Amino acid sequence: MKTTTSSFEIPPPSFCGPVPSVRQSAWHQMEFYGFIHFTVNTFTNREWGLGDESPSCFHPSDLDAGQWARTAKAAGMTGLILTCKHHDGFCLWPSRFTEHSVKNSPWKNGRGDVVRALSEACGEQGLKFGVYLSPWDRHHAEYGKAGYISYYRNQMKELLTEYGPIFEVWLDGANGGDGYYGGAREMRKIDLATYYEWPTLWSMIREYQPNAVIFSDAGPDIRWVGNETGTGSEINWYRFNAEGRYPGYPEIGDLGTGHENGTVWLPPEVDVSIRPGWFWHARENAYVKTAATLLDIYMRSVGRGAALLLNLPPDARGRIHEIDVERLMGLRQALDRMFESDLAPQSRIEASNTRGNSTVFAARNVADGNSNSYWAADDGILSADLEFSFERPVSFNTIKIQETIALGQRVRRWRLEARIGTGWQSLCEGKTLGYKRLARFDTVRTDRVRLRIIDALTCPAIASVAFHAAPTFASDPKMLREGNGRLHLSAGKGVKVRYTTDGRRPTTDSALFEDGVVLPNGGMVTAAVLAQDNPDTLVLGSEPFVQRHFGLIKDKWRVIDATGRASSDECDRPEWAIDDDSETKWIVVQQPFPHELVVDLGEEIEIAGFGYIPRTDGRADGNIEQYAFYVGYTPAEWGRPVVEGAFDNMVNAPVEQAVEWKLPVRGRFVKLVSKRAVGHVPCTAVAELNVFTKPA
Ligand code: FUL
Repeated sequence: MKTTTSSFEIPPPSFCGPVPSVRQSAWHQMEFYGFIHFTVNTFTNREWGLGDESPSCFHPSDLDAGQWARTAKAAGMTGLILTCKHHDGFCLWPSRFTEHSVKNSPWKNGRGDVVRALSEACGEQGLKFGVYLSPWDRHHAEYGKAGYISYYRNQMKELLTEYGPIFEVWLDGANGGDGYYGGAREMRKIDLATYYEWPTLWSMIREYQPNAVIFSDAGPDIRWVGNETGTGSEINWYRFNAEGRYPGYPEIGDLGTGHENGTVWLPPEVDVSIRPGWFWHARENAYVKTAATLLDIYMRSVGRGAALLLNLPPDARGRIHEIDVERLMGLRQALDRMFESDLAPQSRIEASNTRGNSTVFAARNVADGNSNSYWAADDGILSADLEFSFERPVSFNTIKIQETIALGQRVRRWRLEARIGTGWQSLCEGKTLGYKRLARFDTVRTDRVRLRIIDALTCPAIASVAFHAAPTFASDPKMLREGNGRLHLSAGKGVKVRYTTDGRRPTTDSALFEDGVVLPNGGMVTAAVLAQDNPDTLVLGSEPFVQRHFGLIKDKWRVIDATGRASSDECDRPEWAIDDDSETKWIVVQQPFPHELVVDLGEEIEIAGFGYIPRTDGRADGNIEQYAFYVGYTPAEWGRPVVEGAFDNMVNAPVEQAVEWKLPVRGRFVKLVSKRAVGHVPCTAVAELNVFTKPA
C-alpha cells in the first residue's frame, strides 16, 4: 500500500542544468506580445531606409498610440516593442543627441514624441513596453568609428531612463552595408564581435533597467529563433552554448533547437510580421496574414515553447490598419474558443511513479489550475506515465503540457496516447516540452488518456496538462493556377468558396467557385469562405478573405537570353524563372554582375509592373538587392530602365517583391537585371518573374 508522507520530508527535485533568472521567468509568462515597426519607411514605402530621408517626410495624419495599445490588448498581447530607431537612423523621440528625429518633422510641429506616447498608452492598457534601437545607423556620419558608440549608448540611456519600465531591449543583428552616413554615401562594415563592446552595453542596460530582458542572436537573456517566418523549432532546448556569440553572429542554424547540453538559459523569441514586410505598405493591405495563418504561427511559436513577437506596423495615418485589426480579432476568437474549456480537471489522474509518494508532488497537481504546483517523479526515474481516466468518454483535439521550468528543462521525449477499444493509440509525440507545448490532432473520443514521458535527463516535473476540444476552423481558400491560366480555389472538402476579380471583398452575392476561372491577363482575385455558406465550420474574424495579384499567364513566354546561359550547370535553367512554379528557380553563379534575364512575352502588351519572387528553399544567396527592369519592342534596343531600385532585407524576409508604375509602358520584351545580390560570390536567384498589366 502506498503511504503519504508530509512535504518537508521529501525534497523537491534538484535543478537540471541552468534555470531561468527572475527576469526570464517573468518573460516566459508573457507568451504573446507585439512589435511596432514605424518610421520614415512608412512614408517612403521602403523596408530599410538609406539614412538620407528628410525628417519632413514623417507626417502621420492621425497618429494614435492609444489605438495601437488597445488593439494589442484586445488581441491578448502582453506588451509592445517599438522601433524607436530603425536602420535609417530617424528617431521617434526628440533625442538630445541628434537633429534627425521627430523634432524636425511636421508631425505635431516637431513637438511630438512617439516613444512617450506609446509607453504611456501601454501603461494605460496594462501592457509592458519594450524598445528596439537599431545598432546599425545608416544616417550617422560616425557609424563605424568610435564616436558612434558613445552616441548609441547616449541614446540607449535616454530610452532606458526617461520612459518608465522597459521589459525588453531588442538588439537587431542586421548590421552594416551601404548608407548615407552623413553624406559619405559609402559601404561600411564593422567588426560585429568587438565594435559595440557588448558586455559594456549589457551592463549599462542592467544598471538602468534590471528587469529588462536583452534580446539578440546571442542573448544574453533571450535568443533569436533564426527566421522571420514565425516558426519555432519542434525540438526546443532553452539551454544554449552562447560562448563567443554576439548580435549578428553569422551561424544561425542552431538558434531554433538550442543545445541539450547548453551552459546558459537562453530561450527563443519568434518574431514575425502580420504582413509580408516589417513596415506598412499600401499594396500589402491585400496580403495581411489571415486569422487561420496567425493561428498556425501561434501554434508553431507559443505552442513550441517560444514567445511570439507579432509585428503590427501602423499605416501612414499612424493607425493599425482595419484589416490587420480584423485579422487579430479573428486570432483572438480562435484562441478563446480553443482554450475555453479544459477536460483534465474532470479526470482521475494517476502516475506510474510519484516522488516519495507525496501529495506535494501528486499527479493531480497537473490539473489544479496552479502553475506553481507540479507532479514529479523520484530521483533516477527517467520515464513515467500520467494516466487520466474519465467517467464517461470525452472528445478533444488539442493538448497543452507545461514543464516546471523553474527546475530546469528535463523531458527529452514524450507521447500522448488514448485508449481506443483495448489498445492505446498515439495522438501526438515530441521531444522537448518546456514552458508550454501545444499540439493539435484529429478529434478523438475516449475515456482514458496517458501522457508518457519516455525519456528525461533527470526525473520529470510537469506543472500542467490540459485537454481542449477546439471547434473546426475554416481554412483559408487556396489559389492554384494552371499554365493555361485556369484558376482553382479550394478550402477543403465540402467548403464553399466565393470570389471576385475586381478587388472587392466577396459577399453572398459574389460568384461561387465551381469549376475554374480563366484569367489570361492575370489580375486581382479575392476569395473568401463565408459563414453563411458554411454553417459547419467556424469562420474566423468578420470578413476573412485572401487576395492575390496574378501576373500575365506565361504560356507564350520564352527566355531569349540569360547570363551564363552557355553553362552546362543543371541549376542554370532560366526557364525555371518563368514556369509559374516558385519552388523551382534560375540561379546564375560565378559570373560577374550584372546578371540579366531577357524574356519574350509573345505579344505586345501594356505593362504596369513586375514581380520578383526570391528563392523559396530557405536560403538567401542570390536574392536580388539592386535591380533594373526594362521593357522594349525588340531585344536589341532597351533605352533607359523603366524602373530601378533596391529590394531590402532579402536575407531574413525574402518575400515577393512587386514594383508597379502609374503609366503603363508598351512592349513585347522585358529584361530583369540583377546588379547586386545576397552572398559572398556574385550569384543571382530568381524563383519567378511576373509581369502585371495594371496596378493592383
Ligand atoms: C531585421 C531588420 O533588418 C528588419 O527590418 C526588421 O526590423 C526585423 C525585425 O529585424 O533584422
